[in-house]
Amino acid sequence: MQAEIIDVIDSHTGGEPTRVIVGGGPDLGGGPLAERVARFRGTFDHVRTRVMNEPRGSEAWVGALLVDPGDATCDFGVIFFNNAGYLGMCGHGTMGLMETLRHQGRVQEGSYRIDTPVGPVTAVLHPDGTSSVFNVRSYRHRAAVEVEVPGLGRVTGDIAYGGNWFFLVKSAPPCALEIGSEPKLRAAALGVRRALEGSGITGADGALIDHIEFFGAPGDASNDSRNYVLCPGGAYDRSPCGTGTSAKLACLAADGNLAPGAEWRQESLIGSVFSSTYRSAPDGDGILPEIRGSAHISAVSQLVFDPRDPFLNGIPT
Ligand code: PYC
Repeated sequence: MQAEIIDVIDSHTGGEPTRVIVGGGPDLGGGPLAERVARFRGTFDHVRTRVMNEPRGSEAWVGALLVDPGDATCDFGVIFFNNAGYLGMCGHGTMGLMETLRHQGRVQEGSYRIDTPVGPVTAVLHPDGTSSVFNVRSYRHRAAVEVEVPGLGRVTGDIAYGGNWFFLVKSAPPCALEIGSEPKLRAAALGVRRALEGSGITGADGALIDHIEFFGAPGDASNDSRNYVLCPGGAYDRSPCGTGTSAKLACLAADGNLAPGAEWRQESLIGSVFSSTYRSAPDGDGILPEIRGSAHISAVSQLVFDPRDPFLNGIPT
């Protein structure tokens, strides 16, 4: 039997990798992207695990399937996923997607509408090589929620939406936000996530809170904050996390701690930075964030799937 091939273009945004499937991906048909995600999950989930899991991927990766948009006002559509499942939106991944499309000669400087399962976003490629993502409406759902976490005690945080669901821990982090402390931060964040789930604490409409954020002082004084972001599959976001920064802006706005139009510079665990700002949503319900950063192409490859390969569909996680 012949090996199957999937064409991918890899990039990283502030150190966080994105792998865009540009050929050989599943045909999900037409219709709203939320329906196409259900088709992806139901019929083609093995494609996700093939591309994301070891030995071809790793838990750090976010994958993106480029599709035709469901919304006629959009130029492109995208479905993001990782080693654990599917994402509503992905900020660093949208920057990676735009750099991929630029590499392919399909876009140039300017503004593009991108359809996602949680609604259209706008991506702008700037002359200096950076890109902005004008994200979906983001909002704080609940403030100062307390949860008892084994080993950590009582932890307080806000629940906010930025295209994915986040618990933004307000209590002091368990240790300094430094790369050397990543295993300790990961264990603590996993504990918070388990405790939230165990206590039945969710986002709106019972949505699972699958991203946890700790905050601390920035390493570079020209930034406002450093974060540690636990992603659904257990990896930390090497970038400051576009949807996580959107959730952070929503909380800052709700507390009156950042005015519309003011800049917030969010630094990641490894020191990469997103510059961000927001406008109030038209109905005053939440905010419309802009997140700006830069992505770089790292590989243009063909993934090969030999039917005799025992790990054809990736190592199960
Ligand atoms: O940048 O929005 C983001 C993101 C979500 C998960 C990993 N990165």
